This record gives sequence, structure tokens and C-alpha cells, in this order.
Amino acid sequence: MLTACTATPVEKIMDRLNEAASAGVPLYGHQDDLMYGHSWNVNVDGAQDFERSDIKSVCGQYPAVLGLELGGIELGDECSLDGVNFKYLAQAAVKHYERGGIVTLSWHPRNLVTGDSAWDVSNNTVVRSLLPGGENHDTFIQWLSRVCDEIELMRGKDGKVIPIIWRPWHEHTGSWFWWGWDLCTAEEYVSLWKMTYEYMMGVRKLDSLVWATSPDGNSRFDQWAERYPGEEYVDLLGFDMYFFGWDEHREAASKYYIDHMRECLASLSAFAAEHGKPIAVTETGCEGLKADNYWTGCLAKALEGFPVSYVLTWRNACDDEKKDYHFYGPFPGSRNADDFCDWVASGKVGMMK
Ligand code: BMA
Repeated sequence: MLTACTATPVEKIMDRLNEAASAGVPLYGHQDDLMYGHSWNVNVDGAQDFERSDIKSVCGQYPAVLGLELGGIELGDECSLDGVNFKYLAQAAVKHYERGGIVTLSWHPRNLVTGDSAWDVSNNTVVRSLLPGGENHDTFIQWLSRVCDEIELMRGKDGKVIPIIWRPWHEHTGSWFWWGWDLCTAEEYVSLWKMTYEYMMGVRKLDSLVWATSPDGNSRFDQWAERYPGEEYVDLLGFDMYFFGWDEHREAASKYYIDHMRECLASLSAFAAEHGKPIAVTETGCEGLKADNYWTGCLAKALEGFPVSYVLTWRNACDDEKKDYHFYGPFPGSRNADDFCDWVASGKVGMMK
């Protein structure tokens, strides 16, 4: 461990993640936690110092990790694809860091060829087209520069950009994003990652980024190493894996989620230990928190005994269309809110200190 006075902010974050992992007490994270919740939204209600959080309303503590999403920044949009104002987003990131938390960023950029969403997989030349020499390379660099501009707004009291777990090109073992498995070759994927790294770290000097991979646990996870960007381009190894099938299969669905997550964790932790990098469950959750005792009965059991640094559940949508089914964290009165408090009280998960 590094001593507090000589460690850089990034080293301190890495220390914190490694400590949580060795203690077997992963930090809890929630996507968009300070931006909106089941029945509120800073865009409408005002930022109010980013005090609101569905998680805090339920258990009295903020999540230790705040996930934020940059989709939409590439075209200079005012708000993200999930309706978050980018000005608020940068402020919330800084606030969370100053409270003692860790920030992680994801990005679902539009399809550069068709102009449609990240989920548009109608064309398998998108990655090739944005690599050096490709017809969309210059546009892509402009898109990436807008990501960097947003990150550069996230400055702490010392004037420096805060440490951020940056998680680009995620779920690439699946084929639902234009950078997914069937949409590019392994070589193209790795070139995309390296080009992103070299621009952000080399050209823009954003050296407070912690680079995290996140293949999808439910799709070709056993092949994730084929598209591993390389030792020097990765700081943290994660994966995304959701709980599916509660309505149809109940016990079998819970068992699959637990057993399969444990298989993924076993594979990742063996590799990560050899390479001296922390591991994390970078996205998970059960939509609508339907599974009985999801927190203590499923997630805690899946994680038990593995050196996991953090586990992040996805967002609590607040728009009328989605709010009653698209949520992954508890809110007052939701299913599994008490079970979440039991999990926190058990000491098996870390919240904001
Ligand atoms: C998905 C859903 C979408 C959202 C996207 C990016 O899993 O939550 O509604 O737009 O993530 O945050």
C-alpha cells in the first residue's frame, strides 16, 4: 500500500479498490444515482447540491461508486441519451468525489455510419471506418475530443481532473453494440481500444483515468481474453452480467445467476491476480428487483469469497414510461428495499465512508 502523503489521487483510488477486494467487501455502485431516481430528477427539481439519492433514501448512505453515462456528448448534445444534463453530470462527479466516492464513466456513442444509436448493428464496418485511414477517423477523433472536454470539467479543489474509472467499448463479447463481437474483428477491436487510449492519455494527457474492461458475462465470456487490449492498456478487469428469467424460471434463474457469476469471477480473478489488477462487477442487476431477496439471496451469494473491488447496479429510470419496471437499485417502497438494508447491515458491502 502507498502512503497517503505520496500517493497520487489515482493511486489512492486503486488502493481503495484493492483494499475492498482483499477484505472481501466490494464497494457498492449505482448508475446515475445523483442525477435522478424513481420519482425525482435534478433536471426538473434542480441540483440542490446533489443530495438526493434513491439509495441514501433507503439505507441512509450514498453508494461508494457513482456510474455516469456520456452517450450524446459526442454530438455536443445538452443532455445524455438518458436525459442527464451534461453540465450537472460533471458537477455531480466532482461532488461525489469530494464526498469520498469513486466515479466511473460509460459511453454509448451513436453509430458513426448510420447516425443511429449505439445499438444499431446494421453495419459491420463502423469500427474499421473510424480507425486511422478510415473515412470516419477524423469525425471519431472529434467525438472523442468532446468526451475529453467533458471529463476535463471534472476538476477537484486542487484544480486537477478527478480520478475516474473509464469503461469504454463495453459488453463487446456480445453483438448488440456496433463495436460488438460480430461487428468487428479482434484486431479491429483492440486497435479501437488502443487508439482511444493513446488519444486520451497521450494527446489529451488525461492521466487520471483508470482503464476498465467489461466483457459481457452472459455472452462468450470464456473468450474474453481474445479481445483483451493488452497489459499496459488496462488497469481493472470487470464484466457486466444481468439477472434474467425470474418470471419464467424463478429458482433456476437465481441459481444460474449465482453459479454463472461465480464462474466468471473465478476466471477473472485468477487472471487478474497473476497480472496484479483488481476485478469488479462493472454492471449487474435484476430489472425491477423482481427476484426474491435479490441482494442477500442472489448477489451477495454470487460475490462471496471473491476479491471483488466494486459491484455496480444499473439505473433507476424516472421517466413515466420506464420508471415502474426499469430500476435496479432500491427506492423507498420498492421491492427488496429491506433486503438491501439487510445486505448493507451485514457488512458484506461497502458504502460511502
Ligand atoms: C440501458 C438502458 C437504457 C439506457 C442505456 C444507457 O441498459 O438503461 O435505457 O439508455 O442503458 O445508459
